Amino acid sequence: MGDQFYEDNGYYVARTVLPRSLVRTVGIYAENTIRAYEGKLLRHKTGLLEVNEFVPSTNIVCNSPFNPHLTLPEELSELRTALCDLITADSIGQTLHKLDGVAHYVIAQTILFITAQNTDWHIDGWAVDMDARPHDGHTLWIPLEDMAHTSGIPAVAAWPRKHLVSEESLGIDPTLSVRERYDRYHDTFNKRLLAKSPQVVSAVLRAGDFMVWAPLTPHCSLPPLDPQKTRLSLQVLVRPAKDADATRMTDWFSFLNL
Ligand SMILES: O=C(O)CCC(=O)C(=O)O
Ligand SMILES: [Fe+2]
Repeated sequence: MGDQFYEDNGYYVARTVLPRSLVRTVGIYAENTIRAYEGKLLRHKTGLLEVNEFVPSTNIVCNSPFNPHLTLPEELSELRTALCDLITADSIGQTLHKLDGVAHYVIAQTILFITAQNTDWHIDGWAVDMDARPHDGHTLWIPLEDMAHTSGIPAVAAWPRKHLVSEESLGIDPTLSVRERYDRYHDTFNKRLLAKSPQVVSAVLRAGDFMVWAPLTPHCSLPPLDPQKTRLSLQVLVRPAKDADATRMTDWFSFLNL
């Protein structure tokens, strides 16, 4: 049981799943709380504990907190709880269930983005597996404020959900480091993808909506019109629970123990 559009295209736009005012409140609270925090937090880009960095001449934090659902410190426990409540909402579980029929999911990774990311074309499967392989997870991209086409939102190229382009088929040397394999994979893969002049799909997203894409679905970030604005959003990587080492949070969701 599953959703044929998602199987064929590798993405789905979920509308009005979360309460709009709650999402916006959490977004504002997250921004204010992180901005005011003077200690170190785990950051996505470096994987290190670092203090806030700001977009030049603004007070907008640009180094995204990594796995905030687990790593925000005790002083920020209210924010941690608010984020946990949001990403484990039953309505998200029900939406994913309609896509793939799975009964329980593990949340493997989260990122709190405060600014636009300007990410080049890539697939997210690497973020958990450290290689290109088929698996049945999902990326959830949850705006915490209303987004327009000018906000620097993600865009996908439609891609059959289970369509793997293997490292082997791209001639990637398996003895290289993960970082080198990742870079070489995407250098080659992206050239092939763009040579086909793909249609690029994005969506205006309001607080309460979110976008889902599969681990093998190529996507990028569209450039923001004004990089000195916030683009508050959460990215959540989930997988069917199976036998992962995880802590049960709700009927629908567990957190992978990191
Ligand atoms: O937030 C975005 O613009 C895209 C980020 C993304 O795709 C990623 O971090 O994997
Ligand atoms: Fe991504």
